[in-house]
Amino acid sequence: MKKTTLSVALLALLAGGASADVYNDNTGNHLDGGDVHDFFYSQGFNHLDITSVEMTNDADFLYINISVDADIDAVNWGKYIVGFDTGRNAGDNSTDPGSWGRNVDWGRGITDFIGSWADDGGSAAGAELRSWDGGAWGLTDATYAAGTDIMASDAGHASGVQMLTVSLASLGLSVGDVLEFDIFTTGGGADPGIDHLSRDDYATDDWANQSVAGEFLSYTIVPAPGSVALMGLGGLVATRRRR
Ligand SMILES: [Ca+2]
Ligand SMILES: [Ca+2]
Repeated sequence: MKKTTLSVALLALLAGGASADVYNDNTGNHLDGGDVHDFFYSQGFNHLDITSVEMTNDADFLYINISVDADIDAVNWGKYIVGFDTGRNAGDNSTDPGSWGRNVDWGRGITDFIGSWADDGGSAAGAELRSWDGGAWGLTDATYAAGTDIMASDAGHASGVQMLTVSLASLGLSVGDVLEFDIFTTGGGADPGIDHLSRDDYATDDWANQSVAGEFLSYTIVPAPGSVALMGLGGLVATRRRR
């Protein structure tokens, strides 16, 4: 009886280790209660309307899947931005994190920044990872550079998913750390965030007007599924040895 209970607990650990955190976002025209202002929505910019974000991690990487309400390749000029506050320094609330120049008030300092695009070579995906060292922004890695700390995939573009992968080491994160973040969609140049994950109302009403982030979301780095399974097995072995 005891053995059966342990096996069930182990299976639960194995199953639980692989699940992603899902952050749902409001959708649609603000005139209908959605979170994209009519100025943009009426122009058919559904590829900028975030529907949800999935986040998970393994031992080495954080995986971020940003879902929007359109085929990303059909209108492929969209930019998909992630701002992190890892807490490793005070961060920076610049409208110009590493030359990206987006017109956004984060409402706080951010320590790291992913600028990603869906139009690399016409249909692929690309991204830069930048970090604040306490005094200046620097380029950590990019898909056009080493591409080992930041990766982007267009595998989900037809279903509206921009897939990003960032190494935990580059963000200075390990198991148990809490990462605070916001994600927004934008266009080129000094455009504001059209839809922020942190807000269920619209963040701006015109290309020329600065967007303002809401309260940041949080994600806790979890043990990788493999290590959880090993921990479970270790507990099982220890229990048997004590008998
Ligand atoms: Ca949205
Ligand atoms: Ca939103």
